[in-house]
Amino acid sequence: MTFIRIPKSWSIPESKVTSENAYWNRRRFLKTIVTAGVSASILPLTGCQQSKSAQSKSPTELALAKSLNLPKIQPLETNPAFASVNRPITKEELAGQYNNFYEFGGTKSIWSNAQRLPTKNWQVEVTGLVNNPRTYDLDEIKQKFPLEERIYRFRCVEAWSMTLPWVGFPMKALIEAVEPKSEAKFVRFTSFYDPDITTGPGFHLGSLPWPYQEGLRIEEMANELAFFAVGIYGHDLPKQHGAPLRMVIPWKYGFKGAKSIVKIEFLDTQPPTYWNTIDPREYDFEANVNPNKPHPRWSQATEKFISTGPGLSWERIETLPYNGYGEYVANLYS
Ligand SMILES: Nc1nc2c(c(=O)[nH]1)N[C@H]1C(S)=C(S)[C@@H](COP(=O)(O)O)O[C@H]1N2
Ligand SMILES: [Mo]
Repeated sequence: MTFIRIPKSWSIPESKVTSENAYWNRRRFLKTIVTAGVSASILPLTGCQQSKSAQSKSPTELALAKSLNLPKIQPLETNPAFASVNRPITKEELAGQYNNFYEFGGTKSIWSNAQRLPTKNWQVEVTGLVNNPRTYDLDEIKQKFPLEERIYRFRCVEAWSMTLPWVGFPMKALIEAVEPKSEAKFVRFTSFYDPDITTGPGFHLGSLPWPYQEGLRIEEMANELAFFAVGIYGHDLPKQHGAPLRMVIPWKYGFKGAKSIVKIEFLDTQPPTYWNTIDPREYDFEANVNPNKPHPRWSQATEKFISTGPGLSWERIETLPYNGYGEYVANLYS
């Protein structure tokens, strides 16, 4: 495994706990001043703006709405086994403006930068230790694998969470299509990366281990929960969520779910992965959600649940072992 020495200021980009807290506090402060006399329901979702009528949207709000206004996926049925999680579904505008996608910047507000991601004529190469290696066009993937909706809990290692309605197909279906050989023990997933398109000083090769890559044991990938999403909220995936195809592994911390996948490789050894390469002590390969195992710098016992607003407000709730999916996955780790 390669160890890349990161300059101090970049050594903890996943966990800028201080700046994140400052951000939340600022939001709460805004809420306090705006709600004095104005209905909280028209609190601006983005930026520092004056209060205004619900009809007149700012350019920022219009741009955000445009980034989310994508073709509907139809017909679409919710898988009854994953139709609810006893938590409200996070409001789409909140999920769409609070993201981690370091290729487009080191803050949560990358949604507008991410609109630069080129998603036309997308292809996904599936290769390595399989009988049927293949490069798929995205349209082919959407036709070949029956799409369904699943409501999943989503838990970031930074201790915030959402409930998200994904659209996609179980990873198991791809495994069946490509037929891994018996030597295949691990799978590596690679995200889109182009230093001319992705952003900013400090985010280039040499300072961070691009491209973003993640990995699973093949048994984890074959678990019925492991999912490839091509959509969310009933429509195509917005760029900020990792269009046009991303991983969703709901019992693991969010960083295991690599976005904008271009390559999937079946391997006989465990591949190096992005956060684990940056700091193996803080981000282990397995990364199962576990309230009893604190991160070296903070507790994982509770999480800030972001759901309905107004604005980016949140409530503190308990974190569940395996993010509440123990009945499906605990047997993988016994
Ligand atoms: N390629 C890529 N994938 C990524 C990341 C990233 O920076 N780059 N961030 C991860 C982290 S830390 C989280 S919490 C989720 C966030 O997904 P969301 O923005 O759709 O909620 O994406 C994961 N996948
Ligand atoms: Mo995360």
